[in-house]
Amino acid sequence: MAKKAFNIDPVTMRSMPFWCVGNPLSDPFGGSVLPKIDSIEVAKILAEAAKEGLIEATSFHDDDLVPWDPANPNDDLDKKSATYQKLQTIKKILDDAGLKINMATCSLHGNSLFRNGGLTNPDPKLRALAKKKCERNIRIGAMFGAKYLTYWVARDGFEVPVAVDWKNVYNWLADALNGAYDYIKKNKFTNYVGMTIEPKPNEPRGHMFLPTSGHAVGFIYGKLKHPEFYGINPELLQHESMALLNAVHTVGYLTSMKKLFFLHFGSQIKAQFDNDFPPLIGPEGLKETVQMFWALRKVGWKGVVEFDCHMLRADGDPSDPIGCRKKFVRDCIRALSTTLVLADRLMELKTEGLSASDVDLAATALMCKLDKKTVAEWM
Ligand code: XUL
Ligand code: MN
Repeated sequence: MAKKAFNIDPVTMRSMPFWCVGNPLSDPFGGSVLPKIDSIEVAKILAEAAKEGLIEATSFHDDDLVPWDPANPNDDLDKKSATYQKLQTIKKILDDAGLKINMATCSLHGNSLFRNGGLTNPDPKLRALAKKKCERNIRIGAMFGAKYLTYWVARDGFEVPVAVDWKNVYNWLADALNGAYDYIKKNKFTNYVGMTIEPKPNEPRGHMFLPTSGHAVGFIYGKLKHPEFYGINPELLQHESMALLNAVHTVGYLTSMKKLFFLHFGSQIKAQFDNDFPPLIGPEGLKETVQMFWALRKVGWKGVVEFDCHMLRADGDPSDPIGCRKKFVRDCIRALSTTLVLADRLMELKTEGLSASDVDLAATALMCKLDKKTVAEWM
């Protein structure tokens, strides 16, 4: 069993998803650095991390666990199928380690059938196929007791604005997300406490249909039948930083709207492609990351922090593909703990009567444990 519940404000559970650990580290300029490992191997790495008291939860795409065959969309329902048996094997490994499932999300980005979109594909047959795949993923999530069902925008986006059916595209998306709610209720899948939308401005498409948290919250209230069931899992720093937005602002807005359901966590160079660096790794974002956790504590939010990142390609060690993956998990945990310590120091910050610049310098001094005297000696 996992040693104990992690409960250092504002984090109730630390979640490490399958796809982050399994990632073989390819990029558009080169193939994989690491061999791809089977989902059972990934489950074992996660189970070991749980037993060491490093993580309490995990998450997955359907495709991270078992392959999908469009000609056999209900294979999970057949207890004799290879799909069902493998899912049960993985579930036992996770259960024995006491790992909870934070979310299940349907991969609509990997298979080239969905190259022009999944739930918003202009071809009604492909939209129907995407929906079928989502339903299978909902069933797999129910088998594992996932807390949330997540919709990441994936390839629902465009490169050519004049090729988009603007009259219908958001209705198609609403139909699919309302349909997922109906499917959960019809099947009495009580494991799901809610659904989340994960916005992203671009990549893999030139533009995505729900590029920011603000777009996604508007969509929930404007288009969905049960807005209370849906929230956001922003990916911070990465996804909002890609659009030059600020993470402290995003969590401030989402918590005030009561729509911050959980967090995807990693690091990012502003305005670049999706770096997915581990938290605190890379040249930017220390202040922003720490201040984001300070803000979450200030508003009293508590919830799951889920890593969504991969090890640096330079850190991949093909001679030790399991060992470097285990180290990656530990690095992420160390980065989160470092952030929590620094955010805790900021809790003493006083703002009254100070200029904005004074507050910012005082915050940096607190975070770095600098005393006024030392700083004055260097003036
Ligand atoms: C991609 C991303 C996804 C989602 C889950 O940028 O963040 O991995 O979190 O599909
Ligand atoms: Mn993510």
